[in-house]
Amino acid sequence: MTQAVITATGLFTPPDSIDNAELVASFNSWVDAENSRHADAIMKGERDPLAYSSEAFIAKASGIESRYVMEANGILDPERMRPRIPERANEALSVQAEMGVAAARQALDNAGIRADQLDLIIVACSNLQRPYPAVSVELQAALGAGGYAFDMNVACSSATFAIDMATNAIRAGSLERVLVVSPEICSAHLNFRDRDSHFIFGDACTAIVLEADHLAKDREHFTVLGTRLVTRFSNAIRNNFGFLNRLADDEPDAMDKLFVQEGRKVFKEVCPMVAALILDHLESQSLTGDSVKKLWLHQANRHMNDMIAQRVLGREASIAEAPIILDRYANTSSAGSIIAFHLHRDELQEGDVGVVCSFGAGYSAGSVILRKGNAC
Ligand code: CO8
Repeated sequence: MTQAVITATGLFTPPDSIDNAELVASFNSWVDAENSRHADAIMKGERDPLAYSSEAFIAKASGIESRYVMEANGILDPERMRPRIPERANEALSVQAEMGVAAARQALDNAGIRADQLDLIIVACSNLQRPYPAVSVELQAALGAGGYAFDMNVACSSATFAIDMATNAIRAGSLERVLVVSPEICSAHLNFRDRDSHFIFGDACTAIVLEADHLAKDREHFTVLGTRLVTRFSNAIRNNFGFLNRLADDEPDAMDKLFVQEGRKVFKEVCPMVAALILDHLESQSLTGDSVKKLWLHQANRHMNDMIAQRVLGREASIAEAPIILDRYANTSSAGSIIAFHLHRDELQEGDVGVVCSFGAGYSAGSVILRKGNAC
């Protein structure tokens, strides 16, 4: 049977970055301004003063130290607190396609193939900058790629769900080369005035090349042993932005159209769901936690990853076994587990097994079991 193999990845990291100290300083000066604006109401007890954010809390609760963003000045300006990303003319390359071109070119170069050899491009991410024309089709044109392209969204699990689709198409023989691209601009949908979540996201774009194994015999590759996906409806992570917003008669609440979550609930509900997914998936491949050399997990929260890795391996995982990139990238949604794979796959020996696993809104989770080299 034809197997699907990953032959290369690419990563675009935005040029701007914001560390916790800078982010907290901006947030706290906005808090000062708001509290003095409402000083009377606060004095009369009609309103609670807003509380400061803290670097120590962020690092302890999440493990995040810094994040890359498409534009930092607008976010750090206490009078604005959102990135400055101007609209572009229809003739210009869109922001997400531009990020995609950078990551895709790197992945294609690393794979040693040309764009015109691709059969399919999937742009898979949490937030698409427009409904149509599809960003993937724009990317296809910008790269000079062949075949066809489409966009898809399963929030943080978008990339693993796209890997599943690519794997199935390659195994079925209908496609031979697929590119999965995840341009995540999380800073555009983050409420930087929300103390509970202003620190959790960053921006990045990843690209993955999947090919039929017979095309990759002489090149380094990771065989996809299997994919497994799960979804379970939850309102605990939500974004109400959409094309129906403008139809409401009452004044829409702009803040309700940004990312919101019940972080604790997500933590409690998602960790067991993901650990069970990976363990069941391993068992279906006659593997156990002991067989796993690397867990390239979704990068939302350091403690979530520690807990999931511990359940899968049956013991505490070392940082080499479950690499962390969220300390410097924060949560880059669907790009996170792929960044971990991109930056931490070289240590694997031929025959070693690793798992890429994403999890997030929906809820959704995707597990991809990989073996370095051939299937067996
Ligand atoms: N500074 C100081 N103190 C704070 C801050 C802050 N910034 N924020 C909260 N606190 C305080 C609270 O007020 C509370 O105080 P008290 O105990 O006195 O009431 C205390 O800290 C504890 O608050 P929490 O219970 O909220 O804190 P947690 O320990 O739960 O940590 C986290 C919060 C870090 C958010 C944690 O819950 C977490 O990481 N949960 C999992 C989140 C997660 O994985 N979400 C996935 C969402 S991503 C996704 O699916 C994709 C969406 C698509 C991308 C969209 C782009 C924007």
